[in-house]
Amino acid sequence: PLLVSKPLKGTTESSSYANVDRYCVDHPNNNIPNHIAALVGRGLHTKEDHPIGIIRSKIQDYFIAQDSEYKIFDGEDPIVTTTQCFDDLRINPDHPGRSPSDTYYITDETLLRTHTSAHQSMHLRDGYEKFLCAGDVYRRDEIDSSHYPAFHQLEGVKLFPSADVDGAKGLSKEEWLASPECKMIADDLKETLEGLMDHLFGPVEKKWSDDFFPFTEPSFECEILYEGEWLEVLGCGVIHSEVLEMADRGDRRGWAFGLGLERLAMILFKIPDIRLFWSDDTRFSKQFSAGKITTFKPYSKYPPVFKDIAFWLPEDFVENDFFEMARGIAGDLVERMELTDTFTNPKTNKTSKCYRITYRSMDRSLTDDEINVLQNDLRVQSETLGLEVR
Ligand code: FA5
Ligand code: MG
Repeated sequence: PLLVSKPLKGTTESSSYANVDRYCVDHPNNNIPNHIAALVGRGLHTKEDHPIGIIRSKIQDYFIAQDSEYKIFDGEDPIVTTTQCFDDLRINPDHPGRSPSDTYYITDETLLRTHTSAHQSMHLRDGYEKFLCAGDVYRRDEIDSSHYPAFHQLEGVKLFPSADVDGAKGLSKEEWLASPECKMIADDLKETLEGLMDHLFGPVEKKWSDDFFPFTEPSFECEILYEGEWLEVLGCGVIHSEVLEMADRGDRRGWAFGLGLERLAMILFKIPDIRLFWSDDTRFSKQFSAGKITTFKPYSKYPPVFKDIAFWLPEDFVENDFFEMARGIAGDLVERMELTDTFTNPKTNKTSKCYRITYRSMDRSLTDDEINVLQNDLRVQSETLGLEVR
């Protein structure tokens, strides 16, 4: 049993819960809490003066300038089916990314998309050969300054003319992967994305590595050097022939990529915390205007409040359930949750974990009293996950 949504108290930073009825339907496997439902439909990527919208426009400008035939989709429903999000992309039922510890399910067959790749097959089937598609995506995940349960991706797909790849017809899988046609597509993909990075950042250090996705082969990821650290900004590859066959485009070949818009925006605008994108604070929103890349000036950082919680684990402990419970109680006041200690009692063989929670508001000072109330709620609610608080 996952989280049962209920009206929240203590969530001071969040806006309305207008979407609750649509996303928190009464289904035994629904695991969408109110604080996630409240984010769906905000449409940050369509706001021309929001950093996510500004970067989305800049990326689209680059592609349209290269080839005016790219079709643009920005308004697809973030509720998709397991077929769209997984099966059409060769992501098998036992893939960990499909499990309810990682994914927000509405019913057993419908979910909040975990990536914009969920729309690839549909557009391919409808006959589109070059398209871009941006939107909000949702994942149950860890909590820190570069991970948030909702973020944005921009997907790009391009099929090549049959004539360019006809020479590779009838090859075995191994022969195809070694063919000049496959290399031509992979080279075009990398060149296109390097051009995009230069368009966005000017000269920036980039690094390609091999990656794995069930829907592309070969697959790559690209990292960018930001303040001395390599930050993964995209995944991509040559579309798997079975994905094209399932979409009735088995006669064609092409590439696809998915960019993380927050990661790019954090670098471009120097935005230090991923929670800021969802802030209604005018000290944030007033700093951005359509079409302009500007450096974010942080307003004063309020002091953090640290609280530790330690508990004995049940056998089926799911860390993301615990993280989510904290977000449900304290909303965006939770800045970070960090495992600080693990201990196994050799006699009982029971394991205990200690987490340090950093609470910090982005717009005011917190009092120890108010955080004690939240921390106490967390201790009490933890018991419902079978955790034995120490
Ligand atoms: C994907 O989601 C693939 N669908 C990308 C893809 C598309 C591959 C088409 C091949 C063809 P991945 O899970 O790596 O891949 O996510 C892509 C990008 O989203 C990452 O590089 C990162 O920039 C961003 N991202 C992933 N998780 C988070 C998160 N929790 N918070 C913010 N950004 C994230
Ligand atoms: Mg990745």
